[in-house]
Amino acid sequence: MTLMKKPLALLLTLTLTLALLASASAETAVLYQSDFSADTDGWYPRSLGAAAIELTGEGALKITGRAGDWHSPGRDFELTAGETYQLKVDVRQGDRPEARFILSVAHSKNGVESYENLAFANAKQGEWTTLEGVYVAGDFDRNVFYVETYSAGTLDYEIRDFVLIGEKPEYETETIPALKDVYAGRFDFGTAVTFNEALSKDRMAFYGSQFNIFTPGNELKPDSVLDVLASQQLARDDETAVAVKLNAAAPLLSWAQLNGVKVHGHVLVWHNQTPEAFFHESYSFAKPLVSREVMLGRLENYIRAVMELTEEKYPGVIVSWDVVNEAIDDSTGKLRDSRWLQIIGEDYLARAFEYARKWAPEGTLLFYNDYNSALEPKLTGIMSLLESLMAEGNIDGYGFQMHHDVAFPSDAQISAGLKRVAATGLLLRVSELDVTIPDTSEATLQKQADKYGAIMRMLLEYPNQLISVQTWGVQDNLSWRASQYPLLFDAQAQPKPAFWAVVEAGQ
Ligand code: 9MR
Repeated sequence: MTLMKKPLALLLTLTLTLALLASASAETAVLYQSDFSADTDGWYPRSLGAAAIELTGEGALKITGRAGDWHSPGRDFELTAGETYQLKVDVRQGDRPEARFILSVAHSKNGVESYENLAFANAKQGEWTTLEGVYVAGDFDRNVFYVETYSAGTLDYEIRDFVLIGEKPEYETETIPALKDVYAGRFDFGTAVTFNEALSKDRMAFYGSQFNIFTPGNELKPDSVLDVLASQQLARDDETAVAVKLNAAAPLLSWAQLNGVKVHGHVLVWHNQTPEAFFHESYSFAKPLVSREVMLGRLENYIRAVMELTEEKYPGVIVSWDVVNEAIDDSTGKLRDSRWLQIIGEDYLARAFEYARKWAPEGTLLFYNDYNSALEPKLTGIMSLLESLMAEGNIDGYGFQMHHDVAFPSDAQISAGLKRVAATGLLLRVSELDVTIPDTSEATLQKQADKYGAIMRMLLEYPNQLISVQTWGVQDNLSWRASQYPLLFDAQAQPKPAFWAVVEAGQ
């Protein structure tokens, strides 16, 4: 820890106290609580068959006659896109030693229905069991919450006490320092943002007050961007043709365009979140894998189409790309097995960077992105990959994901990894920073703050190479690791000690 000057320490303590007081003011309200005393209260059986619901006379609703897991009690709710909702419901079954239940939402837009699972729990025979979850409402014209089973499609069960809480945090848009300002002139400070988060104006105003670069959390990945149906049509004439769409990324890209904020593109080539059909003849996964030549054609056409469409619709917004993500295997340090490797061979990375350089707008920075670069043999694998890509001259930098835990890896490991990669001379970015903790006691939150502070101080040692630091999300409750409170803001969007440590490290 660097020594803080006294007035600064006092100021930080005072601001922290004010922020903690402010956290009590987040507006939350119970929007709905079920009452199964007189009628079924808008709930109905979702089923194609004979499922039926009835009141038990004891404040619960029972479903019987089911013929599938999703045959379930459900109810429509009016929700506001982009807002956060907390849900809770009790469930009980009497037929099996244990059964698994899921609290889900069926949402639809223009008649097309899709689903999200919000909470899971195992209910022991005869015991009321609570399911609790969070839902950030998407851009849908209908939302139905329902309580379904997993592998127990004919089970009868009861539900009671369904509670929906709406939460509108009072965002600290002006009262706390902005991370982008703290580090201005040194590097960008940003975060990942998902589709639903980008739908809320208030939330985006808050994110925009703190950050000056955003990464779409999922929306520029091949499973969002590759238009499989349209590609199937094109493949009738040309197996290498590729169609792409930007629907999922649109809310964030237009917000960034309107507000003059940068976007980092994640990701062009990955073994994950990529439709299997991409790798098969006619884009049909029932058919054989395509040849190396066809796959190279698809790879180039995919990259070209993404670059052209993003530049046509959102010129200048995307400043950098993860061209390839997570290609190195953790346990061997060699190239990870993937469709890309199987079909194209070891040079798929070099070709991806070549095509990205060829089709990206001039000045777009091209990155290789990976995790566990503090550990061996991964680090050595990453180093040799970077060296071979640098030999061809199409890579600009390395992105450290930095999904860490408060206890692991050690500061020394993180710093050693950083030093080795920095020695390549490549540009550096931290692309997905978060630090998990086991609980939210004052002591643990302070340890998390110390870890964030230590990481920021290490990064500041590379002023000429580091161009951006991005956390992987803003609020703990919306993180991919929500149960381990890894981010800088709590569920009410209030700054945590970790936020103040990141501020302090930059002052
Ligand atoms: O945050 C993303 C989460 O919503 C997805 O379910 C998950 C599925 O692959 O991907 C998460 O983002 C990952 C990122 O794309 C690459 N590095 C690891 C991130 C966390 O899993």
